[in-house]
Amino acid sequence: MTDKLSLVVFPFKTERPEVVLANVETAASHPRVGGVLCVGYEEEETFRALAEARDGIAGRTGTPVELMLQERIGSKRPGKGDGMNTALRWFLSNTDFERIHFYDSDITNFGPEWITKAEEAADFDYGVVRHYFPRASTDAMITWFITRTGFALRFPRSELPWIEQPLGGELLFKRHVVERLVDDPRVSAQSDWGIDTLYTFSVVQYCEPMYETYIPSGKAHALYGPLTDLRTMLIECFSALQSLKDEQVEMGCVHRIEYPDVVPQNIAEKVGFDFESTLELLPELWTDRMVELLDLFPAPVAEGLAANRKGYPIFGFMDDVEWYDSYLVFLEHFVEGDRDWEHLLFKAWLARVLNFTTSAAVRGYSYAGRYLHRMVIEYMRRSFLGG
Ligand code: GDX
Ligand code: MN
Repeated sequence: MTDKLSLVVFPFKTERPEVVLANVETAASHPRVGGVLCVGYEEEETFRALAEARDGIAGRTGTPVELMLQERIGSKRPGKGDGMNTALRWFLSNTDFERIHFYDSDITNFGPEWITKAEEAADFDYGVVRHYFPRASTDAMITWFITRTGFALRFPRSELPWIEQPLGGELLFKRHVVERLVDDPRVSAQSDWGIDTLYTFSVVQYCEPMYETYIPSGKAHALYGPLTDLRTMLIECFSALQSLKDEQVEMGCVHRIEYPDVVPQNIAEKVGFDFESTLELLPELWTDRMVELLDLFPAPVAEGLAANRKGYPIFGFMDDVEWYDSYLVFLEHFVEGDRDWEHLLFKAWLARVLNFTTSAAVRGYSYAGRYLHRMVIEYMRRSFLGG
């Protein structure tokens, strides 16, 4: 294999500049990397820090470091999707590299092995390499209850529900895959947090051979407080999935998953979100129309959610079975941009997360992991058998 095959991209919004600069330097120092591209949302502090530091990094490493603002490409909220799609286009028009890597810019434990592992997998015939990580049992709540659930319900015969971290922002595409993504109008439109869902879905639908590489140290990055921080992401990730619900995906494309390692103690013991401030979100902000919309849901869900209006949080009803039924109602009826629907989706998901946390996550890290994997398989079975 020749060296200098790859471009590494960091999409960024506002992050700690020293973290981003260190990551850029790590990537630029890697022997396989021939260029680094940073795509910013706007000209703010992080952008200015990069503008100042990039020549120094390029001088020390011998690798060009490009910096640009994202273009307006899609039709959803201008967000990370525009940033990543801007990078795909730049890669095709301005480089001859065979491979493009993406990494979140806020990772605090990024190292050269992240690039090496993806490169080594790509040296085989995989067109797509995705990184996956050990995660705290109450982390990844959008991944499990929105994305993996939705993939299991809609595409039970495909590889989609088997992908460990379908929303991960760390991945590698070969050039022919980028060409297809850039030509795919569904992908170009997805300018918001839904981009990860669209990339994951599309490459599986194209039947590109895919490898998931394991990073044993986990991904340390900027943290959330209460789950409100995730509200926009939740809505956009669900809407992206909903937009795909009538697509078809075949069975039987190549998909390999590297065997995981022992989970580091700091991850196994980590609490994923602030429990108390999250509890407060269930009783607040109920409108009469939200209660009317509950008529579409099965009785235990409608009654359980509505009981939150009494002023204290109720979530014991939202087990895996009720969530399956609720999810189907949301897939059918949810309207993005409709505030009542968005509040209702957020509350139903909160109830599911709190139910899981207090019934499964409390039993320990390994129990929680087994529970979630089993849940997805049960969903696939039920959906496949027509339940
Ligand atoms: N250019 C650009 N434009 N970059 C952005 C934007 C944007 O509008 N919004 C966020 N970013 C950058 C951000 O600076 C970071 O480097 C990366 O994108 C991920 O954002 P972060 O806020 O750290 O996301 P978080 O909460 O860690 O999200 C994870 O899940 C997302 C998802 O579930 O959709 C992470 O794995 C993301 O890659 C993934 O998109
Ligand atoms: Mn992050």
